[in-house]
Amino acid sequence: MPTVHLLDYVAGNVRSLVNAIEKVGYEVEWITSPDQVPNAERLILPGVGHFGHCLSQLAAAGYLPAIRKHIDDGKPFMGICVGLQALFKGSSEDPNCSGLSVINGDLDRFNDSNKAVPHIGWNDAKIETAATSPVSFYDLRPSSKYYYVHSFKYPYKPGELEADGWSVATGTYGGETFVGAVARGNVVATQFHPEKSGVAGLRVIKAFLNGTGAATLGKPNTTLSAAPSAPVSEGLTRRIIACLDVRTNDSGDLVVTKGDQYDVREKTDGRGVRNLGKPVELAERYYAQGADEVTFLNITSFRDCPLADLPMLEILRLTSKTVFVPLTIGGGIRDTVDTDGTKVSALEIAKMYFKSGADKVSIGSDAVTAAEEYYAAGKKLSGKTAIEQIAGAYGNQAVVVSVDPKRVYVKAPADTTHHTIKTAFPGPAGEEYCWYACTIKGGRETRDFDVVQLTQAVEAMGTGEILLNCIDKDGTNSGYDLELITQVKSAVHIPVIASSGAGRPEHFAQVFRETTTDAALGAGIFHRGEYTVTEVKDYLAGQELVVRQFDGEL
Ligand code: 1PR
Repeated sequence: MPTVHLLDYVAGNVRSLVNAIEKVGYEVEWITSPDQVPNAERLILPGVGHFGHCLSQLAAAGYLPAIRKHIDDGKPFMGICVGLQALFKGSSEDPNCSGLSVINGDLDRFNDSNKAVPHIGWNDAKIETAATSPVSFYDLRPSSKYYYVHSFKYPYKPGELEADGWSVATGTYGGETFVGAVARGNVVATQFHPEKSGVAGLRVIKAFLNGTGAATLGKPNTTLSAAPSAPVSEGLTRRIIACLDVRTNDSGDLVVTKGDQYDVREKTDGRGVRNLGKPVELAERYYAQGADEVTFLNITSFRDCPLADLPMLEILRLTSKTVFVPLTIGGGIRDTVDTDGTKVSALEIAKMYFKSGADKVSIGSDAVTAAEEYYAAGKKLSGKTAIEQIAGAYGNQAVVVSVDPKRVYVKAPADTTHHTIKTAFPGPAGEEYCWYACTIKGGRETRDFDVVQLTQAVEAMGTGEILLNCIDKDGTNSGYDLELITQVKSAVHIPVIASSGAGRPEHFAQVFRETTTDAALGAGIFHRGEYTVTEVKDYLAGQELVVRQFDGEL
């Protein structure tokens, strides 16, 4: 098998990149010190997390001159995400740190006054060209969408990079047009993650590895002009996430289950855990149907010792070999003690999950405890929480906080110190107000702590995204709790994933139209086979909501 060299400069979550490279028929060799760089014919620099963190590690280990020489010698080079950012001179994310200066310019942060930041999801890589007919750019296609996750970007100024010989592809988010990919000669770099962009992304990796990308760059693209031009909607798509609640059933097998308001036992005999299928099979099915992300929640992790919970790691390993969209894993991410008495930090647990193929970890109960402590300490960050540790090492985008709220009704806002809303769905005694109480341990324990408090605290700690469940709505098929989503969206600037209650495609359309949610998640609707992800997306497309459509075969 032909090889490609990957730079291993951080304990990064590069498993999915390795899987994508293998999928297109290449083998990875690791570079673990700068003196090995000259051995590389093709070199990939994957970037994880923070610009300053990434560049200072590369600089400290002595990699920068070796990478520059590889590029100057005209050998194939690909940068991904922060690996693209590293080509620039600098970034306002860390003004004290210099990039490779292959491109003369500085990155800055997205403006979050009118949108959620990080920019997470599927967006364009639109080839900017003066030519009237399509040109080639590493098999980027105008009908495809690519998975981005970043807070910093290089703003696109028409003609600027082109004047230095770069070909440029762009995306637009909340009115800001940014560089999505650049290429010149032997160099290509993508702000998006090709290894997480389904078939569309695998094509880009393949075009880099087999050399066709560089050979055809900027040339007329006859394949594209020959293809029928389907109307393409620009911009970030509405993200649809398939969620798999996983637990051990009574025979000891890990199964996908689904509850009604978190009760996962069969209603008929009250004993058996509902078994809706095998986790890896279902994940593959939803990927094939066009799910934009897959989330696994290990829902009884508060009982199990996660380190002994090896099947969950195996599920990730297997899934990440065939599913090329972001994978999130939740359950049991907290400081813990292993069966032999050794202490294991949340960061170490997260690291095992990342190494097995997860792109994000989701924290539930531990986030609530950490947030309560944050307020008790007078809104001071301790630096020791799981969120801060994991976000520090892997970047904010790698940390999701999963919230399990329950409604608490009150007659008037003055009856509680919590953040209330006036609800259109009054309580059992006609109460017109409610607040949302956070729960832990899968809803088994309710805290005197509300969702606004929680989400604002975890945002301050560096969480990248909120997964907003709702116990009252879970499994009801009656639609999302729009009031809850609206309250949380107005409390934070990070993206929010609406969850719980989806029963029909109309519910997805409704949550996107009536709230500013960034993504919508479904579980039972898909597991019970009532609708496929494709049917939901087709419905949304019919409602003129932009979704990522099927990308064909590699
Ligand atoms: O607290 O960090 O160990 O994480 C445990 C995780 O497990 C949390 O993310 C928590 O939400 C989840 N969890 C715990 N118990 C249950 C349960 O159902 N008994 N599942 C549970 C939460 C919520 C979604 C669900 C949506 C959509 N499930 O995953 O899929 O509600 O369902 P629907 O579309 O069918 O309505 P920790």
